[in-house]
Amino acid sequence: MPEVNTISELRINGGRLCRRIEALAATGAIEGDGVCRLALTDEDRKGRDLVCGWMKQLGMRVSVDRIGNVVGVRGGLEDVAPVMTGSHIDSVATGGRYDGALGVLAGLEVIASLNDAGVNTRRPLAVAFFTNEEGVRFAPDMMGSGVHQGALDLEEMLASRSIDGKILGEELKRIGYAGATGVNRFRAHCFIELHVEQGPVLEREAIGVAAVTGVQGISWTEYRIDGTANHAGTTPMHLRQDAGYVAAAIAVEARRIAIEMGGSQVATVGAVELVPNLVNVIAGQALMTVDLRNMEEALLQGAEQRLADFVNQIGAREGVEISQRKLARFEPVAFDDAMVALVEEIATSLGFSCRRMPSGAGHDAQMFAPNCPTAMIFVPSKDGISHNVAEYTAPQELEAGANVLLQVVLNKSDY
Ligand code: HGY
Ligand code: MN
Ligand code: MN
Repeated sequence: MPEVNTISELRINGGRLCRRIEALAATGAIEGDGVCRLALTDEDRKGRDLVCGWMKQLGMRVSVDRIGNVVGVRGGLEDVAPVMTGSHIDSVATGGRYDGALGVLAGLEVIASLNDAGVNTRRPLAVAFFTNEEGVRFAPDMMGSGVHQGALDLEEMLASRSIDGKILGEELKRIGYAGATGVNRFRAHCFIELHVEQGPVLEREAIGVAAVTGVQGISWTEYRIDGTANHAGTTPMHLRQDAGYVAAAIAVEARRIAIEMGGSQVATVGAVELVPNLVNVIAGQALMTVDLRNMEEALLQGAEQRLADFVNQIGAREGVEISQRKLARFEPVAFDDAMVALVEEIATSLGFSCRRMPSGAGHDAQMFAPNCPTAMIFVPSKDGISHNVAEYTAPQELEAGANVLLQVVLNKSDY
């Protein structure tokens, strides 16, 4: 066991971390250096198998729970609540190689570095990857961590149907990750997640690390608009029940509301399907999603209400039937101030510039915040790009984030 004062000089092995990031990125690799590892697909399974193998090589005890979350534990000197870190390895279809993967692999790098240094901690250390953080194949997002920490119901999630018509519980069995470990039991001493910022702030301000203060509220709604398919040439404008037009109008209104509200309000129409989607047929049906977010719950509710009022009005005006389904709804989350301050203090003591900021994206950490002291560490995203194969964070920035993670874990684990 090294002298205590050398532990603060302990550093991760940046080259090993980057090599693992590259190796994981080879699973589900797509053109442009990106990844497509949609939750519970074969690509996700390949990534899962690779990371589980690394956990076992590091001597961790690996368990899989009933929603497919994987937790690796490095034993401590005492059998007490662990210090936990982790993130996700599933991706969106046009994903980057750092979103989620960095948090999981930096967690493993912390374990490897402590193993190399022969450091034993009083508290056990846990590194996890959670099922379906992205929520794009199966909704909602942060599904696995939500079930893990009791925010979402296991049976309801196991029964959820994907956009390609599969049942989540069956997909878990198909890829061999329908685990036996119960859910909503595991309580960490604290939770800390490293993630790329996925936005422009750190790069724009030339700041190396963010101590993340919380996560904004998320509201996902799917609208199904049923009009009347008809001939594009023979149907007078006043006789149309045009689902395509109504979908477009809802998209325009969602954006108008967000711009008019300003502040942190954002609105996104990411998915639109028209039926029959043909040049000379007035769309008889449209299926679309609206993603609304705001740092403040009351404002998010206000945006939801304004859009709902508009949907009712335009449905009546255009003579179409509009049904809707809530795909995700999470209130804003504030992280633990002492943990946030610890991230800030450690980042600064390591010589990195640091600022506090909230997260515009959802993260697994937000599911831990109600149950234990929780915070996040951000490192910059080049050009603020994410959910895009061009997502990039430089090796020295990855290494900086992982070293902050190492010291936060050490600090909280009573080495
Ligand atoms: O949607 C999100 O914010 C996250 O990427 N799941
Ligand atoms: Mn993520
Ligand atoms: Mn993401």
